[in-house]
Amino acid sequence: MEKLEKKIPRNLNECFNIDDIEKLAITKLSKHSLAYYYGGSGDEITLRRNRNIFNKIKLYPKVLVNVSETDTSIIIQNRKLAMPIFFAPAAMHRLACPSGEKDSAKAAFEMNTLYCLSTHSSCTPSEVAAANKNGLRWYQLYLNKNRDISKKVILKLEELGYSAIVLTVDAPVAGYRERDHRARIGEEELSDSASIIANFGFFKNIQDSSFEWEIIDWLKSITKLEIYIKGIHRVDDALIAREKGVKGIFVGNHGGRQLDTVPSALEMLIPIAKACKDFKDFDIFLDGGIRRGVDVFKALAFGAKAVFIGRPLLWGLACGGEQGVKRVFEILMSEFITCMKLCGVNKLEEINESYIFKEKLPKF
Ligand code: FNR
Ligand code: LAC
Repeated sequence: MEKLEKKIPRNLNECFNIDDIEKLAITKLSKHSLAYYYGGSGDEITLRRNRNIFNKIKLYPKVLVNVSETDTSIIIQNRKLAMPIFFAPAAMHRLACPSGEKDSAKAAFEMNTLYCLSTHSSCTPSEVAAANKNGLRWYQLYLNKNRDISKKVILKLEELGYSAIVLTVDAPVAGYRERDHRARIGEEELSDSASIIANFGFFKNIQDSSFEWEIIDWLKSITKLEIYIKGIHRVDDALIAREKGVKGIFVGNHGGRQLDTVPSALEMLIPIAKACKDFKDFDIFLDGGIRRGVDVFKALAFGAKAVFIGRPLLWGLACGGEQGVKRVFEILMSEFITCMKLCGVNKLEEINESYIFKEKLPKF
């Protein structure tokens, strides 16, 4: 049945879903970059689980609802954004294309969605701010052992119009990622491999792995920017985060790159969203495994306010810089709108667990 087989797309016009874009990106990236972007930790059980869980959840649509006008807009920090699909912080976009974060930040502005820049970016926060114009942009923070350096960075970010700090807490050390080692077997260090090695060097030598919850007080003492915590797995930690007065949390496992065999992002979201459902003004985001519009819908149905995507935007960058990233968001957006309409939903606020089928098959 060769006619029915999916071919590797030759260009963006032949990409109709994120899987196509991933396939095309694999043909474009160097083996070191691909290993770094693609990889998870250990046996990549969590990496696969993040993705597979979405396929197990069944949607349960309502019919005969007027869905002629679907609104996907969402308000974050008093800004109206086009969709609840945002840019997760990911290191070193220049491994994917020469303009790196400048291209992805421009795409985020053009798509009117939220951009989160990584501490390990390959373009400076100033370059990114210029490319992102008056878009909504956040900064993901890995804390330096020398807190004065982090403080300087944060003060500069305020000047540059970044409006929140996202403190990543699931990476006091880098996860055990074998693909990066395997990609380097028997080779001299190449330039892209060297920047990846430098990245791991930061984890080992520069990043502070000693701080605890008091870090939130410190951050609040030096900045008025809103603070989010990224990498919350457990209900008890979610509750402490709320107690500490952060604006919200990212529930996720760093895209399966840190501790292998933890639950998928969606599995962790369910109890956390339940425990936090009465907290007004406490945002819960999900990141990890989103590859389809139906995945976005399912995350929102289980209580996420919005989702962040990591690898898909890197695949887009590798396939076509800014245009490639836009294509990723156009595809996800269009799939998401179709899903909303077919579920009988017009607004994000209407998405809830009643659109998830929960019955078990009776025993025959
Ligand atoms: C990441 N992620 C990440 N997170 C973070 O807080 N700081 C960072 O610098 C990075 N860097 C990074 C690099 C690469 C190559 C990847 C793939 C991921 C994690 C990222 O923000 C997000 O949590 C995951 O990517 C979400 O999973 P998906 O969407 O890739 O399945
Ligand atoms: C990573 C880091 C940089 O996942 O967060 O590679």
